[in-house]
Amino acid sequence: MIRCEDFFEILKNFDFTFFTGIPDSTFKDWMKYLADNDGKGLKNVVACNECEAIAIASGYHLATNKIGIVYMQNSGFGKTINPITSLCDPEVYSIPVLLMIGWRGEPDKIDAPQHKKMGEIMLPLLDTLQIPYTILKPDLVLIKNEIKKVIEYLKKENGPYALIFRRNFFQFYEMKKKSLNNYSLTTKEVIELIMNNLTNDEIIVSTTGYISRKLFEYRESRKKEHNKSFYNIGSMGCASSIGLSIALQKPDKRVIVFDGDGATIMQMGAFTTIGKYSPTNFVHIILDNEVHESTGSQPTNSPNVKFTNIALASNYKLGILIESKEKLLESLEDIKNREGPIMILIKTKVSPDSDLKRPDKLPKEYKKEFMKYLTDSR
Ligand SMILES: Cc1ncc(C[n+]2csc(CCOP(=O)(O)OP(=O)(O)O)c2C)c(N)n1
Repeated sequence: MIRCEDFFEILKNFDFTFFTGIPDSTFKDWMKYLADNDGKGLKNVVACNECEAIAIASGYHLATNKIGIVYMQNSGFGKTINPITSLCDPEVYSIPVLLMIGWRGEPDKIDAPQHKKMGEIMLPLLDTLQIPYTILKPDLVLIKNEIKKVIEYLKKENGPYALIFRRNFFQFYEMKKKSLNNYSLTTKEVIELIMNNLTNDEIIVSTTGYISRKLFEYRESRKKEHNKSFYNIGSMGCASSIGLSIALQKPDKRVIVFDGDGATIMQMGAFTTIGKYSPTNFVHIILDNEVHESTGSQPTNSPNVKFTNIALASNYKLGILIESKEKLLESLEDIKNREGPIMILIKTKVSPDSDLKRPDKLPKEYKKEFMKYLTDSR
């Protein structure tokens, strides 16, 4: 395995000091290294989604004539296709950019089901997009030679190039900059408090990563059926839009969305659709720990964002900011007779738990049970 310090040293020698993207657990230690060393010989711009990250690296190139690096999980690679083909492509603006892609769902390796398809098609997709790539091996001499060739390519062809990373490429890196977040509630506690205070008749849509897994564990540990939950384990940022649409189709059911701050930011335009169609039965709960906890607790941009203000300005009917258990319990009572769309923003402390269970059946089996419940309870 490679030390993050050594990898950066090689990149720096080729004048790669600008990074942007969305974290991936495949290289979570590298992401921690970037967050720790931001402003100390490198710049790490935390993006809202991978599409934006390509645009940020492009702007960096336009302004400096240098080449930026965009890191992402391969699930986010799909989001970059538009700016890659219409901005960076050698036949459009011809902007060089180096992609660092974490390979989830690699064929014949065990991984979660939402990664299977992209894991299989990633290399053919790169071929289709005419993006050359290297699957990087954890060997410093090979890496040095490879990066030398890559920089020559980037300077000659002025387009994208991809480096592919498998798991266990980087050594463990201990993050020095700990999260400043001092909130009292954990995500697990919040999920329990909310679930215990619902009527058990609500439809729950939950977001990608630990939040869905924590909700799944809650239901499992209490032997509750899963058919009122849609665990949106992939398509990060889409939980609120799925919930919106269900709420519009099922006006007699309350729909509760459990979102993360990273996921909310990734698709924040959804606020405007929720505001426009304004279902009264829609409750948007954001569990805001200010980090991407599921991929190693790298910071998001949430500390600067007043989600409830944006929600109200987008036509939500109520926005509540919660930092304590007492206020949460009070608000859960208060919203019982209030009309939505409602946003409840709950500040939570970072409390990663990588031993969490994952939904153990195939996503389409859960979907079937969920749809049956929605049909039967008409
Ligand atoms: C498009 C896309 N990019 C990146 C990922 C990898 N990923 C999975 S969960 C997650 C973090 C989600 O952060 P947040 O919504 O704040 O929830 P938390 O993990 O803190 O509970 C990331 C980056 C993904 N699944 N999809």
